Amino acid sequence: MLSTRTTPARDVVALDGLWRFALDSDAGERPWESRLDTALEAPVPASYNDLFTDSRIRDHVGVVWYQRDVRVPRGWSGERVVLRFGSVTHAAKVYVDDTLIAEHVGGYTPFEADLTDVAAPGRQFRLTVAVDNRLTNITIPPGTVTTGPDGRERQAYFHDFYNYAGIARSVKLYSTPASYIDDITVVTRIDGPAGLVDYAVVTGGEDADGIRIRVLDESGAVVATSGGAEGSLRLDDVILWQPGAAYLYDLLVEMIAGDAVVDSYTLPFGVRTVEVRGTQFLINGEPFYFTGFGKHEDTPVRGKGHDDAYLVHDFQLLEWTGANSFRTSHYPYAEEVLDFADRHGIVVVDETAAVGLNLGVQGGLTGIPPTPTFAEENFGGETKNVHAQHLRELIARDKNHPSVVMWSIANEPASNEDGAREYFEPLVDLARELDPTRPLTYAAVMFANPTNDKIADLFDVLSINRYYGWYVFTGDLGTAEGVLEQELRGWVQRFGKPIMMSEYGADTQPGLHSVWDMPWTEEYQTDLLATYHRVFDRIPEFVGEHIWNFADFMTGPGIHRVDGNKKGVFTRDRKPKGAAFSLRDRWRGLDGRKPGAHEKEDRA
Ligand code: GCB
Repeated sequence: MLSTRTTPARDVVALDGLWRFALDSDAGERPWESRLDTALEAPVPASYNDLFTDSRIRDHVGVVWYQRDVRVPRGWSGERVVLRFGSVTHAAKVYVDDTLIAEHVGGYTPFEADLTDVAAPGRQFRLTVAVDNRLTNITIPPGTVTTGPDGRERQAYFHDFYNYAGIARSVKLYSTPASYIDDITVVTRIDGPAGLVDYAVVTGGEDADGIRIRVLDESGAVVATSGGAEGSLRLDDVILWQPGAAYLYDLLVEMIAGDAVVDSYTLPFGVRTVEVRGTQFLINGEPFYFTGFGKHEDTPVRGKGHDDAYLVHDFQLLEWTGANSFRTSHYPYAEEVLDFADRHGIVVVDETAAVGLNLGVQGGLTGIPPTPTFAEENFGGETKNVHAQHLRELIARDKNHPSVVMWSIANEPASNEDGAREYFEPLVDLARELDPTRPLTYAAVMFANPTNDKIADLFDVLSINRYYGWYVFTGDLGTAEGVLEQELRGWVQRFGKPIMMSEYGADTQPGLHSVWDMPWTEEYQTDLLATYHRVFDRIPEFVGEHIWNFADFMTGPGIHRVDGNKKGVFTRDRKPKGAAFSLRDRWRGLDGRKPGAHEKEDRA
């Protein structure tokens, strides 16, 4: 799915700003049929939960309504008119005046509606969106809704971040010609000093006479041309897209009828390869070692609403710490984030929203749930179908980003339980079919270990989440170090694949200090990370370290959470805790060694 761009043949109008807003219970019978009778307004893009002082809104379970008036530009007559939502969390029904024109389930991927027949240029219409935040056993991520003794619905979920909801990403109205470029796929290879670019273009509407392709370098010079809906281009003396040294070409696609250009679209792309070979992760044929974080889309007041100021600042802090990468834990992030990563050479592990497919996490330290996680009544075939659809939407959206080097299919699923293989094998097959070019991973939960895990052999990279020294062996970094090393070596031994740490960390209260190993202090976070780093540096098959988390973030209420999860290396308002400085030393090589630089003989 192409992102929205203005081109000589296309216009875009952003529908961001303040929309009328109401809870379902306050909105009347058929709210889309008239002007929403409400005094509330909610900004788009933003989650609605933290905007208002009314706890009925913050804790609301079910549908809320957003509405605004929209006018299709007069100049768009004869054009195809499309409405595009970056994300509506978690399900949407979209009405133009009295007509339902689109429905979508899945809170972190975009969807579109063709308005050509219902919204004439120059005319104003009422755009109403029903937003449903309910998570069930057949949504991704999953959850459960129960009714309390007071008759009020309550939402429970199996993930450790607040269930922010609303219209958290931009809404756009755009035009295309009646015949249009519908999709483009780019796959790149390297052939000595040249880059090879395989492209495929899908069109919609009437067939055109032809497709014209040009590749422009960053100076705007045409460096290769081709024609036809599918083909391959050769870029002599290519400048590669590299971690820390981004270089983007433009693929200019034109749809031709006679002598006229009917539609045009410019897709930025980078030339790079990704490969897992033996126990190495290679980018452009060179071993790559991931340094960075699991992140969240999470800021005060806007919740998961995309914000360009935080985007720029967060990437500044990534660079400041020397991070070269991050994981989009635990859902696909706004497209603006990936575009930015493409332009700035930051590497991304792109994760689905499949977080919490694990009833064992509720089952206490044994990891054995009261009923099996993958039983039909829990997360069975229907959940898997929704997960598959989500995977299709994610890959369709993000397949052309050079920054995305790996798909993470799930976070902490019950991969130790019976049924895990039956659940995941078809999803792995699907992901490989949709994108044969990128390695696959999933982040392994603590209950899954080298002996009982049932799915790791299906994947390319072992990503391990561990909290030794925090949830287990709390305050005992000596024991944590030994147990961690033994376990990581166990994974390598059984599966013989590259291994990275996808989560490790400690909740930390800024300003709390101690001369002893005291959990929650800034020193303890620093020491815990250093303990893990010593272990990583002893394991030659190690390919990366992603700390949990980049910044403190909001969670649901819980006795283990104080105003959210405090494992951030930065506070929620992005102030560094003590650990940020030692990380900076390690990741920028200021402590005298580069992470991942194992002795040669270790690898032999
Ligand atoms: C995990 C989860 C992450 C949590 C983290 C924690 O294993 O993947 O979502 O926030 O632990 O801090 O407990």
